[in-house]
Amino acid sequence: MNRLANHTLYPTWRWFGPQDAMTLAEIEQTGARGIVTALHQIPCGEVWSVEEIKKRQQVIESEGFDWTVVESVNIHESIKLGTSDRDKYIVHYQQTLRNLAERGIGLVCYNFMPVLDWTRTHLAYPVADGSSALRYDPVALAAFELFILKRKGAEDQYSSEQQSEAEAYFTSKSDEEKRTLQRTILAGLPGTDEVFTPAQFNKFLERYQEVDAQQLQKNLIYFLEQIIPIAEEVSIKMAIHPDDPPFPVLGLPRVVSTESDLQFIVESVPSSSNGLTFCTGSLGGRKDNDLPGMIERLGHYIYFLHLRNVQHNNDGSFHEANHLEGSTDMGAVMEAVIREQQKRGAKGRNDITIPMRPDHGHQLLFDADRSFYPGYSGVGRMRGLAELRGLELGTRRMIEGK
Ligand code: CS2
Ligand code: MN
Repeated sequence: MNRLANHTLYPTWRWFGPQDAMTLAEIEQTGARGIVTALHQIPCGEVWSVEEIKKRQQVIESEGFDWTVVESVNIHESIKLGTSDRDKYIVHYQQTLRNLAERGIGLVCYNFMPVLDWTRTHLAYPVADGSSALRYDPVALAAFELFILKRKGAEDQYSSEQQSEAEAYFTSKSDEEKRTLQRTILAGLPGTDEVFTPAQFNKFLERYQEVDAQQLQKNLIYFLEQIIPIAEEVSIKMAIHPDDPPFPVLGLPRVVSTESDLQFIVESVPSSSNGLTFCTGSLGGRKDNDLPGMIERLGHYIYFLHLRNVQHNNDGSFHEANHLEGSTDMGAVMEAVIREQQKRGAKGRNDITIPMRPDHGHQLLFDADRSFYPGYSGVGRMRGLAELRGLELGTRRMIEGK
């Protein structure tokens, strides 16, 4: 079932499958209409069979939703590293796309971050209203890599002043706090409970020693050159998700962080199947990313929106702010999105409606009663979705003069 036609920004909700702390029937009450999910049980790199896709799709559709976006078909490390077995994994990826298309699924989100998905140093940072948020503190990150992980070469990346600041931070923390920091940074992908050990993690990092940003970018383009023609053939749109945070961490290269990165990606393999997930929370982690301007210039390629906010603090850290607060002007973002939709209308494009989801949310009210994945609270995200839909309605009326 597709209820897309009744919306201009199509409200969606990330659901992690049957093990999610919320049921689909509950999600119906949030105002979301489309489901964003993945087959998290299938190991990265393996083909998603038509049967497995169909089974999940039937569960979603039996509750009146549609499976709007696949987030994510994750990319095997061999592809990011560019090792000799990458072609095998690319063939698997192509097959997964064909199988998704066979079930009528047309939008796939993915990222190209080495080893980890998003990285935070705190998962329950208390904010003023009594709720808690995710936070990234570069001093805590430095303390982790210098004194817990003891990453080879980490010292070279910090001035002696930064190193002593990190050391002071480290020594001020209890053993329990140090363990929490380690667990927070080494948590695996969203939708899994896997946590790496420092030894495993160092091994992963070492494999990237020969892969600098230029090489990683080449590996991404190599991947796209094999994937995009297939996606086009089967009418799937690929939407790359930006790095989070959008700068190098733990010595790992980053290639999906800035406007010029995004532009390079879409222009290197030109196709209507090669597009973007515009995540304001991830891109907003850099103060020099002009988000409304990026939407104005790259809007053409945006197939999926993740809306959330980030508050930059004076100490160089940032935390995830309420959706309409924080350092990103969400009103200006919304205005830019609606203007992009108007451009699409004028061009006669058939994708004026853009799926949107409130990316993360604070943990608030009764959220602690259930075990949600970090960032993926129930009430917190629902607050975000409600605020964003209200902002959308008001902004649309203002722009369209109704
Ligand atoms: C998500 C990402 O939580 C988030 O910020 O948007 O984890 C996202 O799912 C992946 O990076 C996309 O592959
Ligand atoms: Mn996102």
